[in-house]
Amino acid sequence: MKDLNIGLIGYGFMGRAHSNAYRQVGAFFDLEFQPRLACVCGRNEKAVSAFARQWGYASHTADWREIVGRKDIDLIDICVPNHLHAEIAVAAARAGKMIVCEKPLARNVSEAKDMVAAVEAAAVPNLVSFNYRRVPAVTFAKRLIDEGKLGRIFHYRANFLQDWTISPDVPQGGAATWRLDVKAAGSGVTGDLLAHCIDTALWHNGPITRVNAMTETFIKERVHAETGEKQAVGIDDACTFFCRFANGSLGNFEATRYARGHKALYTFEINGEHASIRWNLHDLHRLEWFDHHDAGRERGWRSIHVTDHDGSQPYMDHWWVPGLQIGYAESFVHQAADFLAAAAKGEPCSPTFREALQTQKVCEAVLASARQGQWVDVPE
Ligand code: SOE
Repeated sequence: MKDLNIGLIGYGFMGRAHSNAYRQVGAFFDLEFQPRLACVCGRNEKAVSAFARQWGYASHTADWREIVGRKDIDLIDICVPNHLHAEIAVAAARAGKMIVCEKPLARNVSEAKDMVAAVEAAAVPNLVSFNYRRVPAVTFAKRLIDEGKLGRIFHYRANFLQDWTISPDVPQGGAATWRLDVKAAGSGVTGDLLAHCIDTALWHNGPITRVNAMTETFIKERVHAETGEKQAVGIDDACTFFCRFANGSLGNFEATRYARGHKALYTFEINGEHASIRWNLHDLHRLEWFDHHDAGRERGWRSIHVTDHDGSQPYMDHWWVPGLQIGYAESFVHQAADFLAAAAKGEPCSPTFREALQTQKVCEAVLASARQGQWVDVPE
């Protein structure tokens, strides 16, 4: 085993999810690289030092350039708001670091392209953290699609529903609510939530060629947490789009933060010639499956509990015993395991920055379509 020194930049919700993954991964997966929590970076000295203590980081700093410049750091993990992704990733690539970047890759396609160019010029291992791909049932769905079990695919539909911004008193900007500030986030639910759905859809069902979208900003002005001033809201609060995939299937996507009663409900359903599958994040171990090949009198939706240990269902043989569950946190452990295993072999790990650029292009086309009120082609 070789120690791999992690430099984490940003220590909010995602910083915790990634730190937890680095702490767990070596215990559950047999890896050549053993992550070592070397340094965490954040602007608030008191808070970042408390985080370092609590999570076991050997050092901390308030300056991301320091962490990127440190010779002993092997991997830079970017968990800061979206507007900082590009500058940090480009610097980290030039410094020859492996890079894991939180989703979405960037605020827009232009920043994302610079990031792709930088990691490819430096030939450093790179990954964008679209963690839901690595929920075992979601990975299992990909396996079934690739085996041709669904046959020709007709429909792909996905939703990501939340309700945490309905109150006009929720501010925009600042550490807790930067996702509502267009300067920091780039967009609203399109980049934050639909990007997850689009990443999984591109992986499951191939390229999206054209989109037709509508967005809405329900609350037009919010106080900015940093200035205390009421400012216009520049993000999309809700977005719905339909699209065409290159394989001829039709897509239907929706994300909103105004679906009262839903905290984080990600669902997808895929309808094929022979079978349909559906999944939802609130019951993340189950893949629902309808197979038209079943005898007519027994035909119906099955609920597959994806926990087998015989290797036919992904990831689960690394955990407890068949039938016992894991959860959201473990999707990040799987991500770390796949990334570190691929890096040890000198192989890419999906979604790479280049693959995530395609998701960014779909997001940008969606926003353009909503603005223009017409179909928009997604560039290759
Ligand atoms: C937003 O509330 C959010 O935290 C997203 O930023 C995450 O990517 C998603 O997984 C859960 O919701």
